Amino acid sequence: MSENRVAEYEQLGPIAVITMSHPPVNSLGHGLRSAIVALIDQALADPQISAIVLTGGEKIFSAGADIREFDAQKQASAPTLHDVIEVIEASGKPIVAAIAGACLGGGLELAMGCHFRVARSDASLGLPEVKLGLLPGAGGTQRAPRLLGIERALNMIVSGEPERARQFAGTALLDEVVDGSVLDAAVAFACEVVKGQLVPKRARDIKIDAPRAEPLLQFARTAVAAASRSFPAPTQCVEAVAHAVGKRFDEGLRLEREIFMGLMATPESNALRHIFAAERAASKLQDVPADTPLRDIRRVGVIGAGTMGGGITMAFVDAGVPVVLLETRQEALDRGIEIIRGNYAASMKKGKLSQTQFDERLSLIEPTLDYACLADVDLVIEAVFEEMNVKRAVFGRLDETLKSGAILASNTSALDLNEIASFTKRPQDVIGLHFFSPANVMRLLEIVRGTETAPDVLATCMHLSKRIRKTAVVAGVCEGFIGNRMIARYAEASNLLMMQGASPQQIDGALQRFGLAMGPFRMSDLAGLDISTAARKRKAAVDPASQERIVADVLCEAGRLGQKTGSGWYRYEAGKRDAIPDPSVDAIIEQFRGARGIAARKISDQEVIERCIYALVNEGARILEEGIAARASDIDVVYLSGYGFPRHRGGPMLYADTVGLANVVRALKRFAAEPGAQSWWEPAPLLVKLVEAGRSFN
Ligand code: T1G
Repeated sequence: MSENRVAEYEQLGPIAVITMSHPPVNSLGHGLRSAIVALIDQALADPQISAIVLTGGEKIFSAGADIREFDAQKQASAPTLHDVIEVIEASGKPIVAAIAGACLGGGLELAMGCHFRVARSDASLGLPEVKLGLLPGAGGTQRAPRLLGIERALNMIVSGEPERARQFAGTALLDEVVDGSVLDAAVAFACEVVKGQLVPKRARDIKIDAPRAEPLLQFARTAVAAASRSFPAPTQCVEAVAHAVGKRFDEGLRLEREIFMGLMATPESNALRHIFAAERAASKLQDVPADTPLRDIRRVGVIGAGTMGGGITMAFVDAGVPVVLLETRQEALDRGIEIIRGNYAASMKKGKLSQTQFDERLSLIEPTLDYACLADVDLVIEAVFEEMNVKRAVFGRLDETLKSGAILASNTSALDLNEIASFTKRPQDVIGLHFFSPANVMRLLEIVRGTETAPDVLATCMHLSKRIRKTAVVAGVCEGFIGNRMIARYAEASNLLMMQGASPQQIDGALQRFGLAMGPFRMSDLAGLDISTAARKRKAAVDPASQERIVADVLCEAGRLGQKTGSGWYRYEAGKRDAIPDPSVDAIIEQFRGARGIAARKISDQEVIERCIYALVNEGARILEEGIAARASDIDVVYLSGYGFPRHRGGPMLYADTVGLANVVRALKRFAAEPGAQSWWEPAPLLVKLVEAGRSFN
């Protein structure tokens, strides 16, 4: 077997086996593309070889084009993926793809260029380019309709969702679906081809017979346009498939390439590719070796069966991790269990959970009032009342009870984790695991690293986050960590705008048109005005200077706590969630302004966006320069997966890069120069430094 860096060559009788071996996912970078062409040429030149098997081995075929090459334009350097596929199609010796594991994007396009395809039944086949704001740019939109028919190809390309190979059995996409070694099966298949039993065929030669093509495409255009307002790629995918129906193959290929290059240049694709890299970068722990031994987490304890404790419990049992759920009072424990049971029953009713899964999940929960039941758990997550004395009591008890080596985590959303760690004799085992409500649904998990948190504790929790399907970001210790610290600044900015003349509905509307899932006042009504008011009062008790009466206090005192009381910033009809602007709130705001001598001014939607989003960005820059976040892209991940920031903008920090940091700084300086402006409008030193250096966050 001859080997070179990223692919191997082996001769098995009349069959040449070319194995891609470019870990971790056989991404089709320039090196691997060149190696495939070189080894195909070697097989073609060898008279002993009658057929070729192209494979990635028994674990993965290929995850497609190398996403990291896109910005370096290396994906366009010869041999391009198109070139490789042309070499395969033009081969005088039949080429059989042997597919196991992930066969995605350009990987599947490569396989579709082969004359035959053999796949293991559990292999994952898909064209996920649309999730990167692109479309299959190496013939996928032209070959898939020929191998699968238009409807199935459209679904695969527009959804970007992979399917198991067994779903394609009997289609022209797969010639054979096997359960054992796909390599053995493919070599045997190739031998059959050599014996002349099977005639090699090219996907490009298949005629598309689609009498219902036009109505189907028209339906797809309408449905996709309605579902993807912020992203151009899905509708372009439909157009590219339409070219497959109406045009010669090479013309369709040319048009596909044109559309692909156009999409590559869109800010939306740039944002989605940024998110792909950012989510993976966030899991990389700075100054913690990748091979740090992990602690074994087999059983978890959760303290507190309230909203957060119940959600956290569900997140773990959903991943098959047993949980000991502790409360101090039986009725609170019973209520917590009942809520969990109700949530699972609702999922079962929707068909998302089977009775067996329902029973399994509940059997993984051990309710208790006794700390002794926590003696052998490997990790405890405290989710009790956000009051330091309560944390002190709980962590004191945990310190006495838990076995050596157990991890003690707090779900606190703002309190000082280092102080919490000081309540124990094992601060090195203490960490913050800040879940977002509802904890069984929200993907974001802020892992708060205390000054003394041991590296292996951090590495264990990062690894665990993947097991419970969370997107984790490491935060240092400060009030509000990353997300809540920034959202506090954003809320202040929105409150100032409201005081200066913009109505809550104008501010919410502008930010929702910007792409946020919900504006700040609508969000406040959803969360409950009493929650944020109580947090402000707790802070004022410690820091009187931060005590300033705001309109929300007036609304709270009037019993307008938000959606749950039928009114807050908005009015709500009984049983409905529609936020209805309420003239009585406008009157309260007007009165509040009048009492402070504030004359309302006209404020543009653009100013609303700039003040609210730049306030976020400026606080993010401070978080970055203080080392609370390791990367700007980590901050983007927090906002995208925890705060509904629009994915087509890539996160607040990427948005600032897109706007241009110099423009952000110029606007902040303008805001800071206004009479009586808050000091936090001053541009963060890091922002100024980046502008002076002509650099960006990402
Ligand atoms: N290019 C470069 N690196 C990639 C990659 C790719 N396509 N896919 C994954 N990686 C890296 C990833 O960054 C991480 O690196 C490591 O592999 C493990 O990934 C012309 C233009 C395959 C299902 O969109 O869906 O083909 O952080 O953590 O959870 O039409 O990776 O360790 O340094 O995700 O086991 C289309 C994207 C490309 C597939 C594995 N293909 N990848 O999931 O591991 S565009 C995709 C995935 C294209 C053509 C077009 C997943 C996975 P690091 P991971 P995983």
